[in-house]
Amino acid sequence: MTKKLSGFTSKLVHAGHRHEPSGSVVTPIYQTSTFAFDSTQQGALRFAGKSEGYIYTRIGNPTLTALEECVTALEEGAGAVATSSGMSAVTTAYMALLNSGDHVISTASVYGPSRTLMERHFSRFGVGSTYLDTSDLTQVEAAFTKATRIVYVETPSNPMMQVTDLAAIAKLAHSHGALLVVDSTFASPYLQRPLTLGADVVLHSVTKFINGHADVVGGILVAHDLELVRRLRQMMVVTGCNMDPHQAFLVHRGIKTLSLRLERAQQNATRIARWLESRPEVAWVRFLGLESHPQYLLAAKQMSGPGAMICFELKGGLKAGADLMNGVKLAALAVSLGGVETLIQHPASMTHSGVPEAERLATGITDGLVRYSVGIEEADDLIEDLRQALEPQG
Ligand code: LCS
Repeated sequence: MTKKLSGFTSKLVHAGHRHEPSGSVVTPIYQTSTFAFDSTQQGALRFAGKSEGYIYTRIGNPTLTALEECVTALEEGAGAVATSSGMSAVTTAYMALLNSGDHVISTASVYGPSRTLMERHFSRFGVGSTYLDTSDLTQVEAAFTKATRIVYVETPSNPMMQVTDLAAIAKLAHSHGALLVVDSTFASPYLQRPLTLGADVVLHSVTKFINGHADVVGGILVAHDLELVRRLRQMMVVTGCNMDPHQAFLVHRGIKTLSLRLERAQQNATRIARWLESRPEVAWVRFLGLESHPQYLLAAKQMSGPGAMICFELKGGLKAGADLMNGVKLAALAVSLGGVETLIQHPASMTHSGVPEAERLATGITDGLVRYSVGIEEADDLIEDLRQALEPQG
């Protein structure tokens, strides 16, 4: 029985689950490395791609298929490939879509390792790259070379919440014969669906909002046509960066509440961002729901909500930021984001420490920058936690 699913939250709860002979309402964990064939003939047909069915868990597994079908439905794509981590999704995209001699244009303020992987490692295999402000289409237009094969955009970007106009950059990339790949981790499919705006591939670190419970590391890629899905899957299979069935089960469980979690977290974030903006200790706040964000209008057009990530800097710079991070008691001092629990971290010495200082400062990641991932706790408790850390004597 195929369920008719039009609403996003109905898809979250039901998409991907197939009828199980036992009546199980969730897809079980198929904890197996391999699948027996009825005959040599059947095995040969499966290997030749001429018959449906599973072969080996690195290639595919029903628990993974359920999650992949769910995220395909959410992103409105042709198919998805789950991977062992967000970084393996990034690696799979680069490996599947680039050859030696090709060139990439990418958002300067991407998640640090996505840039390090390209500039330090893909460069060893002859891939060139230009990192720039992808929200400035004039800069993007000027950076195309005959060799440009992909435009790789992270929007909103980590941690500066810089927004790139996806519909416009998709047109630009296609007019130069390049594909648009979007890391949409900070938005999740609840707030933004890049494939519907013209992107060719969207990827996520499912470690973040999609799983949402800080208990799994994983990634996923979704493509807008079947040929791209096939290329991505082939690369995932030969590089062996498959997701494990137990990981997939947990992510498929976590995703069911994505819209509920994010609604609550972004309500909290909106209150907290406004409160931070009103504090005398705070130099500036970056949050997509504040009119002071330079791309407030673009975010409102392209996304259905501001998300739950806040960046800010205290007037006291690095020392004041460190005191705050050491002083909070409810928020955990930890990297990662997008979970039900609130996390605080210091990008310059943590997530973006691998990016050379000059590049880091050029993208706005100053030494005093604090990143705050808002969870689903009571907003009053989170505000009180920040207040007591800002006013240690108070
Ligand atoms: N893309 C983005 C936008 C990310 O924020 C991360 C991880 C990744 C890709 C990689 O995903 P992973 O392999 O960790 O699943 N971001 C992290 C962060 O900001 N703090 O810790 C990890």
